[in-house]
Amino acid sequence: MRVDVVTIFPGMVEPVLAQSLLGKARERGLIDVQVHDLRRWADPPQRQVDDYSYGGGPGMLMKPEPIVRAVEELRTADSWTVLLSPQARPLTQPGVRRLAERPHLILVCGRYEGVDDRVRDLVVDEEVSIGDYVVAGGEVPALVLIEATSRLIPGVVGCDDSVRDESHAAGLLEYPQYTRPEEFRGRRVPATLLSGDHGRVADWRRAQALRRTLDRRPDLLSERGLTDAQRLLLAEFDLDGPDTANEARP
Ligand code: JDQ
Repeated sequence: MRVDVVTIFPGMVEPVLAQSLLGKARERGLIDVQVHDLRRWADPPQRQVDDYSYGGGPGMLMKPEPIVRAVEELRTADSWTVLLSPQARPLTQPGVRRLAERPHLILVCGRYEGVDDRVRDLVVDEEVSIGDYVVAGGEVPALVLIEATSRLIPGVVGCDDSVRDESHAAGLLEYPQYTRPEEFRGRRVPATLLSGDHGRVADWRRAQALRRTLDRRPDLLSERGLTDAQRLLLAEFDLDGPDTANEARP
């Protein structure tokens, strides 16, 4: 997978890409990410990338020429150009999977109040938001997109199973997880997880995932409500009431 990032702040993006999972994936040649300073395509001597908004209003906009030139130079027949923006449907895991299938992404990061709208018509294939809130520019959203897509590429995440497991439980929140010690500040790891009974552990986890989803993200569940089997599973682990873990303790 190849990714080209176009930004006026390459220094904000580059060091993050050199760390952790992404840094290693780049070293191992699993992904090829290059960060480009948009000013390279801006007219000298000023190399201005912003300008006032026609019609008035506060703040500046990104001028169209540098961005359009950058994309036209970087793109090939198999490129997919993405504009990071708050004006799109928020990215979901299926959206991430679709983007991860592209052999070449060009990520355009705006700043100020956004980009001249002609950039969208001329060179953008898809606009992507990372959520319904506004950050100061496209750089952090681009990093989110790179991290989310690259971890789906075979070999990028150390143990491939953790990625597969997420799609298994698709549509549900994750069950609670614990590591050593067995008791911490008076709180014990749930006995089922120490039992060695793998079938029972799997049932407990499914029940916990279901309970969590009901409490925190009921919007993820079917409007038809729980199936009989799901109701039975919750009852089996005494989870057929709301989660009280975050309520004040007596
Ligand atoms: C840019 C801004 C006022 C945009 C400039 C470029 N999900 C998501 N949130 N915010 C963004 C994406 C995002 C992406 C690119 C951006 C925000 N801004 C700031 C300020 C109006 C619109």
